[in-house]
Amino acid sequence: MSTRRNFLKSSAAIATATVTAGVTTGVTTGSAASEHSDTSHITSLVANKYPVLISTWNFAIEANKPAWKILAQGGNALDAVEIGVRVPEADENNHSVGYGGLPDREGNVALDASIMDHHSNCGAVACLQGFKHPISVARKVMEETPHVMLVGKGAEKFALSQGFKKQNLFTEKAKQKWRNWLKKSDYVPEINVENHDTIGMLALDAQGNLAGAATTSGVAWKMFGRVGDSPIIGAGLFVDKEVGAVACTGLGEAVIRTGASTVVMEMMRAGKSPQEACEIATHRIHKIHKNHRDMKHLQVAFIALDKHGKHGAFSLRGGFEYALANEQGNKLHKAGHILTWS
Ligand code: SD4
Repeated sequence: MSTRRNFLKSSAAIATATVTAGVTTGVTTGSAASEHSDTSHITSLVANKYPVLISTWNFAIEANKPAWKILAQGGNALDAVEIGVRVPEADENNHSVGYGGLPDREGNVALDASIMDHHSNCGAVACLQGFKHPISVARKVMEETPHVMLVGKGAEKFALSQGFKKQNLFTEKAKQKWRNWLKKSDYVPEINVENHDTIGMLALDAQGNLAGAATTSGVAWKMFGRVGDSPIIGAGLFVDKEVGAVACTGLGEAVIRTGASTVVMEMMRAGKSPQEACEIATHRIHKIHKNHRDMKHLQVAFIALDKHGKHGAFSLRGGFEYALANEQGNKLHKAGHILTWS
């Protein structure tokens, strides 16, 4: 496992070069050129410190590493977020994402994922079983189909047709936890740092392009067929090149009920900072759920990045952390919150 010092050593030099390269690219070619047609952007690009990467929960430090490598070498945000979130998807010790994820109450490991780029292209899979990297299937949905989302058997058939290998994702550890749960079978969707690690990742690359990805096995012991917020664009993930990018984690039902990513996005569009926008959406969720049965254990959290590389993060309850990678390194931060766990 590489240390933070190694991370800095391997990426900082390239990152400095890349930022310079990004400025040059912005002046001369591609969509960046049309977006930055006068020279004043040169100062602002440098000041904004492209690239930037932000992801949810503490294990995101590891997920950020391969993603940052791509960004630091001048690669695109879409590749970065896909490669990054594949890390927890493959980690059997992460019980909320991909391989090793906790199952639904019937013992199915059913995965949700979505991905979105700066052209508003997006792809998603929901309730997909037997594939370790739902994010890569979601990307194929985006790139190879006329649709945005495939679910269940349809998603499975499509994944097979694209050459993805079906495998058993239900590890012994996850089985043991499920068997324990079956003894009481009480559904309490409590989401905190100990039991939840859904990853949302947002990136702004050296060319100033944004992308986002979200992937999860959803809340443990959910009903068979339940779909959370993570594969729903505008709920668990949203990217808009004119504004920024947003990802949510926490109880998907609360996020969907409030169209939470859209709220953050529209607040930023109206001029709020990413931090203010995350706080406004969290307060709205709090207000709407004050008398709701979900309130007792409710957790929701946001990360947001604007198109200039400014970030924000906030959660309903304490304990939410996010990892921010930029030229200064890859660091874990605690997000502000409204409530503490009682
Ligand atoms: C879901 N939002 O399926 C996901 C769960 C989650 O950290 O984020 N857990 O509701």
